[in-house]
Amino acid sequence: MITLDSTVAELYATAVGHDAVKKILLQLGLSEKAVTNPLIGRRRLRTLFKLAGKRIPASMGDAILSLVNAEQVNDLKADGEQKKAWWKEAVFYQIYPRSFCDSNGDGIGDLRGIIGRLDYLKELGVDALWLSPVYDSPNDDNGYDIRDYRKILPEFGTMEDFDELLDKVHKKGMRLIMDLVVNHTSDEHPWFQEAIADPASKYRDYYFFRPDDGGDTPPNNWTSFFSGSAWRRFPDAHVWGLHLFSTKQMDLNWDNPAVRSDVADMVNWWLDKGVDGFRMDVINYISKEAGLPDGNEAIGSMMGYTGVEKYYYGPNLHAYLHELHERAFARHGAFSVGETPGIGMRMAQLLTAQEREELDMVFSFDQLETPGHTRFEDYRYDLNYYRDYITDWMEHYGTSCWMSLFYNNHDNPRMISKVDPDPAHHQAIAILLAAMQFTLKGTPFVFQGDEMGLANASFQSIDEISDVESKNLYAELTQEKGMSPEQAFAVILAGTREHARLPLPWNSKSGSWDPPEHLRQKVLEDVTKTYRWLIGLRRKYRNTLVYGDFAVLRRKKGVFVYRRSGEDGTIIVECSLTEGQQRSGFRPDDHRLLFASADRRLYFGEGHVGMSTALDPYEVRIWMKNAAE
Ligand code: ISL
Ligand code: CA
Repeated sequence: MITLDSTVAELYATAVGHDAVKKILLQLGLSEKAVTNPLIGRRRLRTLFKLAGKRIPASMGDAILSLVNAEQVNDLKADGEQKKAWWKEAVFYQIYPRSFCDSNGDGIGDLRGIIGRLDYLKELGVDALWLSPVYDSPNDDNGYDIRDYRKILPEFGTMEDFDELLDKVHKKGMRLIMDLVVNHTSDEHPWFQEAIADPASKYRDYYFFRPDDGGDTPPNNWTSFFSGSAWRRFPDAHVWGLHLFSTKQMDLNWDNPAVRSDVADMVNWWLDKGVDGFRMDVINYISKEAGLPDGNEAIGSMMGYTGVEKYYYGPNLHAYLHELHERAFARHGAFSVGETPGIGMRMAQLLTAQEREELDMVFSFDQLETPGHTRFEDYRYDLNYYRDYITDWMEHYGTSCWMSLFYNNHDNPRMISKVDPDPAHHQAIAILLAAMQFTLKGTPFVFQGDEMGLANASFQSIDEISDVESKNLYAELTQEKGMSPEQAFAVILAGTREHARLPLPWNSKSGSWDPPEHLRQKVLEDVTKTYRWLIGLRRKYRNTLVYGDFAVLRRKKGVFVYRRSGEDGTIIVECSLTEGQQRSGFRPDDHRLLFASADRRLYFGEGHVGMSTALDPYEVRIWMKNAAE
């Protein structure tokens, strides 16, 4: 039991304490040394809170301590046997169906468009596809608001098209996972429709309703991720309903066993069809603290969302995940990757260690912003931070856990633009990121367009942006925060999810997508070529690159050199993380150079070449010594 009389070190030794403290340090832009320093470690929490002042009041400490003490397991070793699995070897590719490929010229990507690109994906070397939602939906949040879990959205095609897609994917030796969005449904889902129409309906308890006494104050202070209160008023029914996301995405009450059974049935229905697993949308939000108590205001203002500590690691999260694993995933040997915003490494271990039978992997997001920054800020991402972040996970995540490796998805601006807005460097950065993604230890998730070197788009006005998160934020900034339209648009431009959702420029000169000049995204052919090569390398030397050990050889400002070693031999990767030139000084003489990305001159080699002693901006070199040599 951790109390205000415990020390900082004692708190940091617990799983939840460790991750919560790290999260706070990240928000404040501070390094871990701020707590690992023994002088601070010996301090009592009570004293620390006194010193920290208003930013970290004692009430915040209480909120954190109750989360910390709710988790009993603080000694998980995660050092079990490292088992082989197809999903550890696979390269995944995320398809955002609306903007992947349009087959019938209506401007909306569709299932037949995906079928038409399977050869391309196969040639790229992709092993498994993750489809963002294709279910029936009113599209308030582009399909993450589901109206019918067992139906395909007509814009995307029919169930026959889906079956054909699944069949062709399998015939090509690939796999397919779907998106499971079960923290919430659309308000147009029949469950919700019945629930709101009839207080006696059995669906009433599928959601979170609170009586509306006519006052203006919602039932608690939780805020939505898409601006404003997390409560929507239903005047005819005289109730408030909870929605953590848009006003049309109503949160499901997982404490109701009937909800859990219906979800498990639906998951089994798709697994019976033959899909190979699921990516599980905000799956760590499914268990809310009983009674839905107010969130801590200090945590709310630090994180940007009030109430989050009441549900991002809720009291029954592990139990519900384990139950779903037993009822559905385990029966089919299906794969799961949970989308888990806010979860750090120690909590991720508790969610993914194989012996716990909950999830196979998670997407944790702390690598996406440099400490002290948020998505809606215009700043330059520091790859030195990525190096330190990833090294920590490589060294401490544990042999019975397995990590996902990604830089992009449909919820974020393109990483290469964040690292460096100068297009002259985009090819080098795209290749550097790919080289790390395919040679670090974990499962790569390529987001559509990564392999084309796509960068952010130059949207010129809010009218070009349709995403609900951006639109709501823009309204909040202009109407409530007193920003001018120009200032607010600058914020949106930095962080909007729309950058990642533009139709792929398969052939920008023809087809249904004929963007105005300023939204035309450039395809970098050499990036695609390099993706193919790197994915091939990962496959060829999978005993080393997938299952082998990881060790850092050199880590200093702008430099990251690491070694993977295993049954196929050793592979050394040398990265220049900045736009300045770096002295290489690195000559692994007993290794031969396999790859170098010197500025605009790609080298895919066998044998030695004279390499310059200086690394170009963002250059990456890969060296190898085969086991037999
Ligand atoms: O909004 C966030 C805090 O910045 C995110 O972490 C958010 O919680 C996360 O991106 C959730 O995303 C997923 O669920 C959403 C959907 O809009 C996204 O597209 C999906 O990836 C609601 O279903
Ligand atoms: Ca179409």
